[in-house]
Amino acid sequence: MFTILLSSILLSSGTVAKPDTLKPYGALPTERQLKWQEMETYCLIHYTPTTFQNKEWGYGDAQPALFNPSAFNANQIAKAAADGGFRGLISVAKHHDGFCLWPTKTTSYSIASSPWKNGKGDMVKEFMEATHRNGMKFGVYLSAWDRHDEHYGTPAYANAYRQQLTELMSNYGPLFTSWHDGANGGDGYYGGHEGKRIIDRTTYYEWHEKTWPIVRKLQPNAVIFSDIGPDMRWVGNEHGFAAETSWATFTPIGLNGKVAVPGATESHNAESGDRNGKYWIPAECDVPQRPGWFYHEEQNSRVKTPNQLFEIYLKSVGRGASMNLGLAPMPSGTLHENDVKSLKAFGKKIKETFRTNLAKGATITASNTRNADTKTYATSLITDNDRYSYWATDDTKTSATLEIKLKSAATFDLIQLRENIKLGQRIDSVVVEQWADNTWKPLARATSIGANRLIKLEQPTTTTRLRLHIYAPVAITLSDFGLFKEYNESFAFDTKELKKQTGFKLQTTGTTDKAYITDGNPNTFATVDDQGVLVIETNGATSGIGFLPRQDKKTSGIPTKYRISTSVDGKKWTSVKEGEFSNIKANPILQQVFFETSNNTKFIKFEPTQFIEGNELTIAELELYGK
Ligand code: FUL
Repeated sequence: MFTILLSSILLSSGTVAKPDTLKPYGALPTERQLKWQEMETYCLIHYTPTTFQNKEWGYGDAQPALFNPSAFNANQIAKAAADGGFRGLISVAKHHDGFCLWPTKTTSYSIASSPWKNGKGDMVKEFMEATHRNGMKFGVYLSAWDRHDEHYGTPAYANAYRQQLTELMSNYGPLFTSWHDGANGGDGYYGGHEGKRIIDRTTYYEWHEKTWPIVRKLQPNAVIFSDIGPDMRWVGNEHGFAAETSWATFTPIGLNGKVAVPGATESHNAESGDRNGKYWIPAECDVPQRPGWFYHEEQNSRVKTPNQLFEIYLKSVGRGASMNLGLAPMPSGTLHENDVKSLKAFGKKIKETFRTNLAKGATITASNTRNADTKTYATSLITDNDRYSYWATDDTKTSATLEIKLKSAATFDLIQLRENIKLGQRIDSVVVEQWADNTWKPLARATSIGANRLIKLEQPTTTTRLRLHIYAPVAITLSDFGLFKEYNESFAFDTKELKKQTGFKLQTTGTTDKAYITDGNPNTFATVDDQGVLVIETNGATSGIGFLPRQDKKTSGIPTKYRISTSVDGKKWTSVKEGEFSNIKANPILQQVFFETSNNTKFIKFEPTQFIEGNELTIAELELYGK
């Protein structure tokens, strides 16, 4: 506010302007949120004993001896992120398996009990140093759910969790974020015993009363992430997409009228936020670079390409959110070459795409400009590269038109709009027209501008003149307008694809729309009511199956645990694998399971043993892998 007043009083010409009366609108970002919003992209590293178990969620049963990377190199990982243009790195200091990557005083289930560096190492510290060395900001993720701790579910663990948070907030330099996920409570290996611990999520962690105050006190500049904020909210999916209309303001709704806490909210508008929401809680889009958050060798060919990452960038950063990309080092302790290659090419793509703003130097004429005589809010500020300087209208003008005459004809396929969010999220919508064939033609439209809005055109267009019609409930402000052309370069991985088996048969009866299981269309699914058991007659040697859950965002019939059995004759069965589809609810991707079969194995049985909800298996696609 102070800077706004100052800039309106001291003008370059030396004249004194009328005192500024432009009032901010609605909920406003805090200083720490502004700094976070400027970062736009950062990465999240999942690397714990779970990596060595080839799982997505560790069960809490891994022996610390397993954690023994042969070539851990934090710098290789941090450099790859920096080459991708990312501005921060978050270390998963403890995932759900409970293993701490720093020598905590709270438990012996940590790096101190591992053979790595003879138990003298501190991986969180190594990540922090490498992050800083590569010019990025550092943050930590501390899972509240702990599938190992014997006291999980009692106040003793909640206190230990806060002690762990205190250690992380105290000893790892300035942090830009403290990241808290909402997955907690359930099966585990608590204190060395299999069991289930259910907690009351609304009260157990005392987030507001005791836990988050630790972050505020020790790291006042760190933004706190969870599914409900308080500083940025989970976008509600793990594809990395915010809704096309995504407001930075949001009103989290707690269960039964209680204060909202992570993992316990009424269904809410996480993807879109709430227009005029009570708080400034923009979305963060978290998405793994590979299908899963942890490294799985069989996913080497499914690393997201630069174009896929660019689409995520447009649908996260380009919708006022941030992009948090999951990196998964291999057991050896470095990123696979495919991941490194894709990050680098993505970094280049972003740099080249946004290198030249084709609107720079344009003549912009507004239907109305606030304090026009003083030039305080001149339209030239829209193309000056400063995300906080802006053009504004009088208070009475809640719709306005800007005509933009480019220096010369430009070809572009991306339009960028930005508001100065220090004044709140003001703009409701924008309509863009272009001058073509001697008339104004509609080109694009957008709602919810906020910190950054990128509109991707179906195809490039060429013009010399554009017109923007802008609508808001209060005086309009616009900080930036840009025109860009997406940069493209050919890209390929050297990959070994899995051999898919064709011609296998589904023996299961009692299945609705059985054909959907093998129709290659992820958007159709079948329901298996034979107690959910799928029997497959193979067509040759088999090494594993791929199970794609339904993709319609519903969870009925999605298994969280399974058993696989094989048979030579379809009568006598041998159980060959049992396991869990961890994280399938938040991230319903293709689940691949590999197992041993003998040469004369002819039948495979897939039995779900636990569901998210319902008791009839639903399945979108089934794949069988050859040997
Ligand atoms: C989720 C976890 O359950 C996933 O394993 C992963 O860590 C993701 C970033 O957050 O809540």
